[in-house]
Amino acid sequence: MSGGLYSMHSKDFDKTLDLTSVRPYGDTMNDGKIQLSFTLPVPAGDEAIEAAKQLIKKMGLDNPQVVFYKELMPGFTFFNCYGSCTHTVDYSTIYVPKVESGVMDMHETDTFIREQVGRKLVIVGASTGTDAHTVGIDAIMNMKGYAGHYGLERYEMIEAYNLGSQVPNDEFIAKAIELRADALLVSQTVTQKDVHIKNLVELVELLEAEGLRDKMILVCGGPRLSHELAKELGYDAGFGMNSFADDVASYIAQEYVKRASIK
Ligand code: B12
Repeated sequence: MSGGLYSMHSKDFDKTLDLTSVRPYGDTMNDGKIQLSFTLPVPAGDEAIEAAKQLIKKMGLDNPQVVFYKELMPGFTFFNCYGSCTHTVDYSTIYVPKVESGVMDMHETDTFIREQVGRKLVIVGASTGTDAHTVGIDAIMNMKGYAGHYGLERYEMIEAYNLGSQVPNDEFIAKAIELRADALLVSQTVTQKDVHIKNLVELVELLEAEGLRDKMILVCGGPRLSHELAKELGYDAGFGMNSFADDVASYIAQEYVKRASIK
């Protein structure tokens, strides 16, 4: 076959990767292609499609295309769309704060705690506030663990208490005091209307009011949390998606020893 699209060779495509000016990759380098989906509170039809396209352009995307739309219920239309992003980011200057401790496996952490602390560390965790999601905190704490990483309950040198979900902050603190917790683990999954921020901040304020904030290592985690956000909210560390018990256990063990050596 000759001519048209079929005669194009890969040499015809842009292959230049410039890390100071990165844009999305769809089919070829620098094409900027993005897929997005959203709902507009208008009835389905040509005007709705035009509205979607105008909105996409205002988001900084060229060549807006609506590839699928469906009226979800009268007056609400859902769209799947494509467009080419006109913006770029300078990847070479990006700095993301991260938990600095080295990651040890379960046996290394147990040995570290046995040798450096000499007793079990008590870790109390929960999914707090109104949040009903338990899978995240279970992945970190349950004996069987998650994705091949044993959970904290499996660690010989960790006494782990998983309080489950929808635990109010004041009950969480009461339990932490009763169990003489060395570290608290808070899981937050729902972030609608920033409910996680309010809930996470409330816990810090309650701990401060009780004079407990500096007595415990305070860690939060969840799919939309980061170490940077956690620090901003007054936590010692934060863990996002794809984190495991190894990460948080190593951090707590090393942080505990670091603090004990400063005292
Ligand atoms: C299962 C599920 C549910 C189950 C939960 C069952 C249970 N026992 O947990 C049920 C059906 C109950 C549920 C309910 C709701 N859900 Co839901 N749910 C999900 C779903 C499908 C999977 C979540 C999950 O289990 N992930 C697997 C775990 C292992 O991943 P993870 O939580 O990210 O955890 C990892 C890391 O984040 C981290 N981590 C997590 N916590 C912690 C804590 C610490 C200390 C550390 C170190 C690390 C850590 O480590 C884990 C392992 O790597 C997600 C969509 C999705 N695919 O993610 C929606 C989702 C989370 N749910 C959502 C919503 C909106 C709800 C509801 C509000 C729906 C409703 N309107 O009723 C309710 C919640 C009501 C409430 N009061 O909380 C939204 C949240 C949107 C948002 N950002 O706010 C999602 C994203 C779906 C969506 N796309 O809209 N849900």
